[in-house]
Formats: sequence, structure tokens, C-alpha cells
Amino acid sequence: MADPGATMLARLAAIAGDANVITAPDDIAPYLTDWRGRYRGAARAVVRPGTAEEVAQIVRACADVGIAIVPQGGNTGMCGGATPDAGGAEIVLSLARLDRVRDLDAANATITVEAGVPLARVQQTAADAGLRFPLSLASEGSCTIGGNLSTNAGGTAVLRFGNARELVLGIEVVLADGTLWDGLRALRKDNTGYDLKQLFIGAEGTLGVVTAAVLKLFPAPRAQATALVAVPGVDAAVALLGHLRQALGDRLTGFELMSGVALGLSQLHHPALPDPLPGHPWYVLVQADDSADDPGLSTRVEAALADAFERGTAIDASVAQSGAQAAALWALRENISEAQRREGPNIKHDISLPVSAIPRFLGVAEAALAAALPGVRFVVFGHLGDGNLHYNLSAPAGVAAMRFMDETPRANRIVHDLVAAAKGSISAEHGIGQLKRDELVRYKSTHELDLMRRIKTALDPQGILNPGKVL
Ligand code: FAD
Ligand code: 2HG
Ligand code: ZN
Repeated sequence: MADPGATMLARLAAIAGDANVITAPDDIAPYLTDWRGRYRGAARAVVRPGTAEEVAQIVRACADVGIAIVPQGGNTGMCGGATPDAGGAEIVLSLARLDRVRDLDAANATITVEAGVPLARVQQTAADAGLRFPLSLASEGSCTIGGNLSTNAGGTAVLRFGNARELVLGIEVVLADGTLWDGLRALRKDNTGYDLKQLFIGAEGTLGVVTAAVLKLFPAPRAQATALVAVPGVDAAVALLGHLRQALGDRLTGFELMSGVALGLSQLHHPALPDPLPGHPWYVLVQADDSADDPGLSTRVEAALADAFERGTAIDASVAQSGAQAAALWALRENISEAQRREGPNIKHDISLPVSAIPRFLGVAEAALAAALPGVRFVVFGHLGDGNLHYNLSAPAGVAAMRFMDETPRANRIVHDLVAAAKGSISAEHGIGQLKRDELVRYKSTHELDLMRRIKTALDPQGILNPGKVL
């Protein structure tokens, strides 16, 4: 009698081609662990379809025999959402070969791309057409549009352009029974019932497999100004945010907070980067863009900062004088995660609060954590303009990073209880995946969890799409 596992692999190979059903342990290993190295799973195969129709056939084949599917894009997610469980019965469905830009409509300011297109390629394709796709993450060279939509990624320009979900006009999705839904509309107005595409955005592969999307484009920035600003404290940074919003209006696209510790870590691991304002407790990276070719933008930013010095909300600033200098300032910010990874595992908290509540939260959380975990090192940075902090905790000096991870439940309770008390979110932009599944149950209301479970059951009654993630 034929081995049912082998029969299934043969069926998948007949759909995607022999070379795209990978089972050799060395070849599948990179797909079985996450960027942080926090999770390690097993899978019967990694399947790499090349078209949306092939994705649909694969999902149908899996649905027929009840095999669970873990969609994976660039595998840069922070919550283990793309890592299969340890059982070895699931398949990883890599969308990487769905990498075509299907259309760019300059007059409609839209681009239609497949799920596996890396974010940086979408940005570049838009730029080549004199336009801009504003989603921007440090992982943009590797992460994919399918992953960005499935996590509702945030990044460094949310302040001006919104999260990934605000940038989507249409979507193409393979449903749990293998039906291919073509929702690739390119309309800015469409009130014909429920906004179904939004269900799949931020669903982390638990409701459907995204195969393509229509994304909004914007005018390219013709003038840009970047400044690293030293601030005396986070309350001053919040005041500076309000001040720059008033002075720059919509031109303010990024407002990133970094503690001196976080910046120092980035510099330590990337010594070629500059150190323009050493020795301050907190920094803000300010980005201003104008679609008009305004030669006065830097002057406008400098004038606003001079005003901030007078008010005491800023102490010092370094305004980039060239594109290369601006890129180096951004590299300081964007390399913090990588620097932290090199130091060993850390306890991450991706939280959001009303911006006004952040200074108080920081004071109370620091005191509580320092008392509970003496010597804990705070690596705090994030998208302050959106009220989103990466409130990461590293092991005290002399404590093994791996052992410190055992403190995760205690640290989570302190941080997340404070966040919940301030009506914040325990996951601002990274999602739930497997990392925060139990935390979600603790902090989400029973009504919301019940609604989420009903949606999951309605769309994936067999529970084959990314089981054990989110819910
Ligand atoms: P993956 O990691 O492959 O998958 C993520 C989730 O989406 C999984 O649940 C997976 O099953 C699901 N999925 C993937 N593709 C599909 C698909 N086609 N259909 C259905 N489900 C799918 N995130 C931010 O929001 N803001 C940041 O600023 C940011 N910066 C980062 C910096 C670094 C250095 C790194 C490593 C990560 C950063 N991230 C950030 C996290 C990560 O890059 C984002 O979550 C990104 O959107 C994930 O895309 P991906 O293609 O790598 O998805
Ligand atoms: C960032 O903003 C990412 O750089 C990663 O969201 C955050 O490493 C982190 O905690
Ligand atoms: Zn972030």
C-alpha cells in the first residue's frame, strides 16, 4: 500500500514541481527557525509554489487530507508566526517565488504586486516611476509584501502614512478550502458591504494565504531633511513631537525615539557609523519629507529645532548635510535590533500607548522592573510618533542571556499589566504569532476573543491555516 505521506508529497510536487518541494534536512532548516532564533520547528516539507493558482491547488490538496499549512514570506517576523510547530506534520508554504510586479498604474498611483515581492523592491519600483511606497522597516531587504500585510507591519513612516493596512486597496487571497478570491480592486472608494480585505490583513496567515495586493503609491519626496536630536528626557521628546508637528505639518514623516543605551549598542556593533552627539540619555531621529522641491526644508527643520532649544525640549542636534549622512543616521536607528541580537536573546515588548502616557509609563515600569529584576538592562527605542515603544530588556551584566529569558513571564506581567492599565496594546506592530498567544488571552476581552474565534471558525473550519498562531 502506498505511504500516504509520500503520496501527498508526490501530489504537491505535481503542482509546484519536484524542485519546489523541499524535504532535505539541511535545505529546510532555514525555514524552520525564526529571525530571533527563539523558535525551532519541524515540517514534512517546504513547498514553494510559483503562482497564485499553484497556491490554491496546494491549499486544496492539504485541505483534502487535513494537513496544516504555515505560510512564510521573508521569515523576518518577531513573534514566531512563520515557524511550524515541533510535530513535523505541517508544511511550510513559502511565498517567495510569487515575486512578480504585476502592474504599476502611475495615473491611479497604485502598484499590484505578488506576495513574495520584497518590500525594498516595491519601494524601488515605485521610486523608478517617480512615486513612493512609504512602508519602511529595517528588514525591508528581506521581508515580503505578503508578510507585511499579514502582520499589518508598522515601521518608521506610520506617523504620516499609516500602518500597512492603510496602504492596501485590494487583495488576492487563497481561502482555506483552496478557493482563489480575486479582490484586486484599485479603488479609493468602495462601500459595497464589509471590507473583507481587512480581515486578512494582520491575520498572520490564520484566515487565508495572501497571494497579491494592490498598494497605494504617493508622490516621491523631492526634499528631505534628517536630524538626530538629543533630548533631556522622554517628556521633552513628547513636547518636541507636538512642536514639530505644528512647525512641519504633514512633512513630518518619522519621529523615532532611542535611549542612549540603545544607540550605544548600535554603535558598539556597527563602529563604522558616526557618533555625532555622544553622552545624552535620550535621542530622537527626525525625518521630514516634502513632495515639493522645497530647498528651504532643512532651514525649516533647523528653525524648529532652534525654537526647541529655547524651550528646553532639545539639547543638541545634528542635521544631515547629505543623503549619505542621512543614511548613516538612519543606520544608527535601524541597526539596534541587529545589535541586540548579537548580544544574545532579549525579552521584547512591542507596546503602544497614547503618546501622552509614555513618559509616566517609562518611569513606573523602570522602577517596578528594577525592583523585580535587579540589574536588568533597558534597551528602549521605537516609533514614538505613533506611541509605539520597543521596550526590550537585556540580561544584567554577568547573567547569561539565555538564562535571563526565564524571567519572561515575570517581566511580561509587569510591563503588560501597566500597558493594559493605561489602555495600551501588548502588540503594536509585530503581531501575536506564537509568542504572545497566551498574553492575548489574558488581555483581550472575552467578547473580542469570541468574535475572533467565530471568524476563524467561519473561514477555516478545519483549522488548517497556521494553527496555534494568534488564537
Ligand atoms: P514572515 O516572517 O515570513 O511571516 C510573518 C507572519 O505572516 C507569519 O504569521 C506568516 O505565517 C504570515 N505570512 C507571511 N506571508 C504570508 C502570506 N503571503 N499570506 C498569509 N500569511 C503570510 N515590523 C514592523 O512592523 N515594524 C518594524 O519597524 C520592523 N522592523 C524590523 C526590523 C528587523 C531587523 C526585523 C528582523 C524585523 C522587523 N519587523 C518590523 C518585523 C518583520 O519584518 C515584519 O513583521 C514583516 O512584516 C514580516 O514580513 P515577512 O515577509 O518576513 O513575514
Ligand atoms: C524596529 O522598529 C523593529 O526596529 C524591531 O520593530 C524592534 O527589535 C525590536 O524589538
Ligand atoms: Zn518597530
